[in-house]
Amino acid sequence: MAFDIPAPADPTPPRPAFDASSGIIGEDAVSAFEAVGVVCLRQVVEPGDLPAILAGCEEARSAPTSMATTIGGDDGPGFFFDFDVSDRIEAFRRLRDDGPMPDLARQLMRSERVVRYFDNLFVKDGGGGAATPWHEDASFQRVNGADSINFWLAFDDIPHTTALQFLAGSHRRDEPIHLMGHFDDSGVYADVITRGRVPAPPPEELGAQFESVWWDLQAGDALVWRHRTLHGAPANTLPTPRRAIAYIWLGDDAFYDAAPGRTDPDFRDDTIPDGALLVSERFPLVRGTTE
Ligand SMILES: O=C(O)CCC(=O)C(=O)O
Repeated sequence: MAFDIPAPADPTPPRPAFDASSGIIGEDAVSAFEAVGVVCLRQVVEPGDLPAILAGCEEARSAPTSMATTIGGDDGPGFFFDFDVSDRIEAFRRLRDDGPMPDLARQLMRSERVVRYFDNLFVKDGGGGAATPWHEDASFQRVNGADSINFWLAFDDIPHTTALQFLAGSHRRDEPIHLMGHFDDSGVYADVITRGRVPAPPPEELGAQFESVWWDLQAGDALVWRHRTLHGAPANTLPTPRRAIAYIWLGDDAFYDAAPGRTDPDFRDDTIPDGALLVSERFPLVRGTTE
């Protein structure tokens, strides 16, 4: 493994979390999201929905698509991820279409419009394996503008030792978006979108500029962050799996970047003109209008 992210030494989360079990959050949660670039929302997933979702994780892993990757996994713990699982597995479709996420996303972005971009399932086997490298989601998205958020839902309890970590306030950097490195460090992103992208500085340099924040999670909790918020995670050192899904939602300030080059997978739709609102049949509007 070419990199590691140490677990935080102090188990006390440095920021409060907010209850979202009613499907409504307050101004305190929205303000925290705006200031820090990430917020923890408790109980976004109904506990009764978890068994079907966990079965969905098994189903996704047993039938990976051509977009799937597994890092490691041959004779050790694997880090599996695949995309758009909600298009083919009912438990994820219900979570996406029938749950509170679009309305919470609308509140967090203070947006009229909410557009569905894609989803990304993550399963880290227990027992170590791959860390998640520091990155910003903007580096592999075709979105110009501030309104792209990652709604990451935990399906297992996740203590601070294996939790995602975020660099607080990094979403407000003026510098251009970093070039993407692949999660498996194999360099398969040789031809990633390069318009406006710059090489990332070493992680230590970024870590010295921003406070690192994290939360310990219970199954059903969410972390929500902006696409420029830098984040990464240690390997899963628990004996049990760490399963989660990220749903990406766009708001009013999200415009299509049709630049040459690709990411993996490349969520493009060139029926949308470069610089136009990122809305189409492929990336549907789920709240608001395009007027
Ligand atoms: O679950 C993980 O470790 C990776 C999540 C992540 O970095 C992302 O969704 O951008």
